[in-house]
Amino acid sequence: MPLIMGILNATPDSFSGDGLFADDAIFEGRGPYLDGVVARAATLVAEGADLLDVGGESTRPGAVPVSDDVELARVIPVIAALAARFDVPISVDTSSPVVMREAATAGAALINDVRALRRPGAMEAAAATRLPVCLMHMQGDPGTMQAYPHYGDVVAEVRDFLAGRVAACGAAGMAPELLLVDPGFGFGKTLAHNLALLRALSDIAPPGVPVVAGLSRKRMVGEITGRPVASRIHGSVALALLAARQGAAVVRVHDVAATADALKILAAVEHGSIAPGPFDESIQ
Ligand code: 8Y7
Repeated sequence: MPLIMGILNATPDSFSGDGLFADDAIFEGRGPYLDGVVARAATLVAEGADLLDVGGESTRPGAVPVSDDVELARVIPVIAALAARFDVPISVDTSSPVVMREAATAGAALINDVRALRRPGAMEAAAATRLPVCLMHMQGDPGTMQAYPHYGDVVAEVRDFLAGRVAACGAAGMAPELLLVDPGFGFGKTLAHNLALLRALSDIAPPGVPVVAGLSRKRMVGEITGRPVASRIHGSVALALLAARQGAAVVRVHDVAATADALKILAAVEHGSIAPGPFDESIQ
């Protein structure tokens, strides 16, 4: 079964509605702010998160990039606090070389870059940390990516892009076993593109490279179910299960408890494995 990456947004404008803070003035890495993040992280870990992904730059459609200083102020205190308190690896969702280096020093265990190390200096910075890196496909940039997503053959193009980034990382001296790839659901893709990529997920990565899938609460769930962000949990869990069936190594989700239950069901059906846990005999 895939590992569950729980999403911990440290952005005021996160699209999925769980951005923990309304105002950058309180992003000072102390007091109630940090207590709130730690409490949310503790919940995600208790619910079954195997990793926590901390991001300080919203990449939702139309989002504007933030400065390194803002991103650092948002994520570094959070990463330091979480790395000190929890056993699960902390992932930093960033494209910034400065943030990569500082996050590694603060205790991050994984770099999750939606731009696949294409920012100037990002490849060198990531290589210097010696941390694992998730390389994600995106067409365009968050500001404009949903304006006109276009592909000849979306599966072939995403596959070629990911193979190219894996090769570029190898050429930069990064160990192949440190790399993961992600087709980037919703990042410059229509519903039809997303569905084609999900159907092809088991064949999207270079041989042996693990796949990360982020489908949670995304627009495609809304397009299929007709539901707003706050009501996309069921559709999101269904997509996480389908990604698991296609061999995803990591699913990136907001709703950890629900996803964990669904994956336990899938594991029991597929492998007969039943995780020991409390069972209430009164439950029929
Ligand atoms: C993804 C992601 C986002 C994803 C990976 C959202 C940071 C938008 N989506 N990282 N990040 N994969 N690896 O819906 O699909 O959470 S942000």
